Amino acid sequence: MKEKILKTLKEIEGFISGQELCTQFGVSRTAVWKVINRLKEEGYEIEAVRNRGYILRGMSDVLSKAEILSCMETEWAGQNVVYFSETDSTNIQARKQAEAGAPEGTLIVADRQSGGKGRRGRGWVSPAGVGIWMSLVLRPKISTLSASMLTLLMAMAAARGIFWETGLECEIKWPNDLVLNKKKICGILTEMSTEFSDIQYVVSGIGINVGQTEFPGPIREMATSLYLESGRPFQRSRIIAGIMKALEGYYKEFAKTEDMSGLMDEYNARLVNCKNEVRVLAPSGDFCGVSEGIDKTGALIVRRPDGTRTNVISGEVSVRGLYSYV
Ligand code: BTX
Repeated sequence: MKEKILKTLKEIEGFISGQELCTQFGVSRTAVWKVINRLKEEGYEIEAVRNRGYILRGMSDVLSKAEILSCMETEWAGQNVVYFSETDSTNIQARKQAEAGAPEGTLIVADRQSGGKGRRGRGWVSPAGVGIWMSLVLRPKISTLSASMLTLLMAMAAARGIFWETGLECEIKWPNDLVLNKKKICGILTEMSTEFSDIQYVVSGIGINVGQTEFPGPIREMATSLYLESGRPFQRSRIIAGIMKALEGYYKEFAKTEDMSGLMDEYNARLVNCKNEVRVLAPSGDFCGVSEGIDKTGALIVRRPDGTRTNVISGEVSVRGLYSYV
C-alpha cells in the first residue's frame, strides 16, 4: 500500500485528501497517516494542510522498495523488488532468491554492498547513498551458449535507462562495462546456474556510479560517476525503473531470434572503439587489431594487421584501447 500511496502522491497535481486516499485504497485514516509519517521519515517532503490534504513538495534521492516500485512501468522486469539498505552482494542475494524459486524479473537492490563482486574474483566498490547496485533474476529458455548475450542486453538497457533520465550518452565497452568520457561508470556481472545443459537461472548484476564526488585511490583514474560528468544529482529509483523498462524491450527483441540480429546495429553504434585499433588481452596471448563490432552471436570481430578476422568470445579476455583502459 505504501508504494501505491506514494505513486498517487507523485502523480496527482495539487492536494489529495486523506479521505480520498482511504477510499481509494480501502484503508483507515490511521493507516494512511502512518504511511505518510513513514514516507516523511524516509526523506519525502510531504505537506499536510487542514481541509485540503497532502501534497508531495519534494524528495531527496530516497531508495527503498516502495520508491522503486512507484517508478516502475514494466510488465515483469523489476515487478518483484527485494531491497537491502546493506548487503554483501546483490548477486549473492539474487542467487539465493532464484534458488528459492523467485520469479523471473525479481530485482535485488542494495544501497550499499560490503562485498560487491567484479569479474574473476575482483571487487566492486559500492558505498552507501551514491550508487545503483542491483541484480536481476532471469529464467531464459535459451541455450547456455546464448547466455553471454544477456550481458550485452543489460549493457544496452543500462545505457538507455541512463540516457532517458540524465540525457548522458554512455558508450559500451564490450562486453560488460559502460564508459562516459573514457571512464568507467558501470560494470555488469552475469552469473548462470545450469542443470545438465539447461539454464536454471541467470543473475545479471549492474553497478552504476551515480552520485560519487570522488573515488578511492586504486580506481581514481579510471572511474567516474553521473554526477561528476554532469554536475547534477539524479534520482536512482528513476534510473533503475528506466533500465528495467529498456531491458523488457531488448529482451523481447532478443527472444525472437535468440541472438543479437535485431540489436547489433544499435549495439555497435554505442560501442567504444568501434572501427578503431584495440588490444585484446587473452590467455592464449595478446594481439592488436581493428574492432569491427559484434556479430549476431555477440562475439567481437577484430581484424588483424594481416587481414584475418578473429571472433573474440567474452569470458577470459579484456579489450582495451591501444594506450589506456578504454
Ligand atoms: P570488472 O571485473 O570488470 O571490474 C572490476 C574492477 O573495476 C575492479 O578491479 C576495479 O579496478 C574497478 N572498480 C571497482 N569498483 C568500481 C566502481 N565503483 N567504479 C568503477 N570501477 C570500479 C565489473 O567487473 C562487474 C561489476 C559488477 C558490479 C555489480 S554491483 C551489483 C552486482 N552485485 C555485485 O556483487 N556485483 C554486481
